[in-house]
Amino acid sequence: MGNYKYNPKEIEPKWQQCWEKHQSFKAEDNSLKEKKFILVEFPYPSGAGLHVGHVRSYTALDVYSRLLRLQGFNVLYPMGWDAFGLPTENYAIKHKIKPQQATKDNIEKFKKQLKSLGLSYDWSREINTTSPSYYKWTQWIFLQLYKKGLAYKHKMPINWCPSCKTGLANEEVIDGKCERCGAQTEKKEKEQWMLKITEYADRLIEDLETVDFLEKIKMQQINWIGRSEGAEITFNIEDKEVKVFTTRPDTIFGATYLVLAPEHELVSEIVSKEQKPAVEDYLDLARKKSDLERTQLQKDKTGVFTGAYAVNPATKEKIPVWVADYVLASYGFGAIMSVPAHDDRDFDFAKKYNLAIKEVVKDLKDSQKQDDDLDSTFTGEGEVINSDFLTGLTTSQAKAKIITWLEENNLGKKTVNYKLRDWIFSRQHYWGEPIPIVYCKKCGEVPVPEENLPITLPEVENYEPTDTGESPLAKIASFVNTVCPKCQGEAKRETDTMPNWAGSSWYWLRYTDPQNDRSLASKEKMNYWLPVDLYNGGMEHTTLHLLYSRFWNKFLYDIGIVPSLEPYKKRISHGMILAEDGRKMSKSFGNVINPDDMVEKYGADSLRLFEMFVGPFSETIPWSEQGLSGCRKFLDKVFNYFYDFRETAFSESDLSEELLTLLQKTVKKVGEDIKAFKFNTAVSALMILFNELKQGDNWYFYSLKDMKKIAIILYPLAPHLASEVWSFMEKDNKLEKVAWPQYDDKLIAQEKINLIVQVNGKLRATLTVEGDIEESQAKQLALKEEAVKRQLEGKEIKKVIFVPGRLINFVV
Ligand code: ANZ
Ligand code: ZN
Repeated sequence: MGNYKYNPKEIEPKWQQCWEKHQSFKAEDNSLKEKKFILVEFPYPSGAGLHVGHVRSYTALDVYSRLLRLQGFNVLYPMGWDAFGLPTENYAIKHKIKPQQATKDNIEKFKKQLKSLGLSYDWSREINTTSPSYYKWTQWIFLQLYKKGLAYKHKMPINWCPSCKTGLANEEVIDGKCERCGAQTEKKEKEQWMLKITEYADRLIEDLETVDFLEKIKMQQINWIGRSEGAEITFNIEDKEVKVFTTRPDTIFGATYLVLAPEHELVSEIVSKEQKPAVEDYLDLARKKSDLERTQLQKDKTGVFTGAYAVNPATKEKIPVWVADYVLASYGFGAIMSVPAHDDRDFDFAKKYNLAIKEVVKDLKDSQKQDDDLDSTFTGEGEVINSDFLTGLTTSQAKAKIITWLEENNLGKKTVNYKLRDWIFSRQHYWGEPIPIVYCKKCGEVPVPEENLPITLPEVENYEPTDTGESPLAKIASFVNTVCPKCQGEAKRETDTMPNWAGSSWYWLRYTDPQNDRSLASKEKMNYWLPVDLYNGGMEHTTLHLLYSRFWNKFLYDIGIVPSLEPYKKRISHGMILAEDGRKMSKSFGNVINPDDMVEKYGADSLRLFEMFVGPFSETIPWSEQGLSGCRKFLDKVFNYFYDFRETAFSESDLSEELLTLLQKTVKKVGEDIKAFKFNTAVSALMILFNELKQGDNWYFYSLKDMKKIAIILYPLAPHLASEVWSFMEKDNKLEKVAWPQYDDKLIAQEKINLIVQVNGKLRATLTVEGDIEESQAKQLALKEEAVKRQLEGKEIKKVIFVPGRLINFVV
């Protein structure tokens, strides 16, 4: 390049200060413009600082927001801090500082980093889940859930991390290990606060139809909720009853044995004397396995006979009762009727232990199969056989009939089962929202009156975990001891705190009215801003945060607080940025890229441009410093172009029609691509434009009016540089306030292209035609070509493939 006129270190802070001074990105609460609420998942301000992965999604939504503002929308693009959580607590314990201080330091660092990237947040709406004025409302929502019976206490075996000394939700246990620290988890009985998310299970599925989420996000949520329609059926074992859940009640005549989960309470009651030692050994073994080890399909199934028999209520035959750990205690009733002919797991088990296999469903599509062929299972739907009054019916008819029969004979009924469990809402941490409940000797469990909120965390020097598994708060007498709100007698506070998913379950609402101290946000502001128009976040949050926040929103809707049934209209997800070596960026690999270093070396606009250019937004992409350096070179070139234009006193070059058209096309493409989240192709369109504008050492310059258009379309992607070159050409209007340029449709349409004509994929002619030529017209012209005529003579055209603007192919 040789001439370094572009100096991002100088111009970037300059424009950032200018935007801040003029509050350029402040969203208006009442505006005649149409609103757009653009949301990106707010970060956990960790000690490590910002990651280049953050930069990707934040920049993408920034580019989008900047475009929308120029297109006349009133845009709310806010930022805040999801700052409760275990890493801060552990860090604070280790370094003997208060989590409050650690959080403050981390936020400062993050904020400085975000500002250095020129992200157009409305900072006047910054929120922080750990500030009492915020978590007052998190506690308030808990109280509303409590009043409606949706928050309740329950003694249950919880996943316990012996290293973090805390209870974990199922979703925080990965392969039997603690998600945070990797230690092997254990089971522990404990009274826990639970939230009844299962009451919303059906609506969380059904209402997905009303929103525009990526299809894979919808599927993941539906599978996670795991709704199964079926029946519960009662079997008798002597004088005892056992219930099973089945999705295939139509196969009941093929149920040849029963299986109880090792934890099932009946096991010890029904086991025979002879089988007792074997069963006890087996139970010992099962206790040591995780759910995952027990259910993985390919795993060898094990089990043991209890010595007891049950009666199949349909066949009236006696069938053996087994214990096996492929049946989970936590699903359905922890017991199943086994139909080995039509269920793969039951089939494997029956083969292994020589249990009876009886076919009761015929595969109508497989006429080859013999009725007595018992080498494989048929798990599909078909026609019922060998089943008394069900014989001859289809699977769905048989389901309906057997359910009616079960109900009439008091042997069972239709039910729905969910994989989704209620949400374990207790944590034994210090650094979380205190649960606003007190325990009084006389009155029992008493909710804290709303006017006493927030219940704030005591700031203390020492809050190391207790050995008893209680929260560190349990050791702080000034926090624990209180008076009962009902009788004024002695009482003790709940010392469990909320999980770190609590604050993020309603945070977008707070952005609409962040300083309100009388409600979580005013009706009026929520009515104006909600729902969120576009929400971007990680795929890994699909079944946790995204589901939890939809649940809270629905609850708040039901009690008349929020105006929309769903919180987010549209949900998209960014791909990850891997390290240059293709691995995940990680401290332990030493391959982490720090965005600060990149801003320092190349400038924020180059980093922004690179992260938009690097690949399709939703795809996982490896980092490339060479790519970043290339983007810097491109911006050098862009800067010099405008610089030279000013030097020549804005004199326009003699321009070809192609160049005039190219500008129109670029304006169109950049706007449309950003709208469609195709940032990479928007950047490449700009690069193509600048390639064409340089001939040898000479630049082609457009008219001043058109040069301004170029600055405007650069602005969303490289806002500092665009503002700087804009200031060369225009002193009165600020770039962030101008209108997005129009393009000339006619110029684009009139452009001629070369259309390729193929017969069976082979090139036979090229036509010079209008760029927007349609299929019928292209076909007509192509069929007039001699070379094409020759190839088609006497043959029948089977298919015509037309790619607009590129080719037409005749398949014969
Ligand atoms: C008899 C049967 C016959 C079944 C057949 C399937 C096919 P989903 O769809 O996941 O809900 N089941 C029930 N409770 C279980 C438990 N606690 N642990 C392991 N398996 C359990 O699965 C429901 C089916 O899984 C039920 O339907 C039951 O097996 C099994 F041809 O009952 B089925
Ligand atoms: Zn009391």
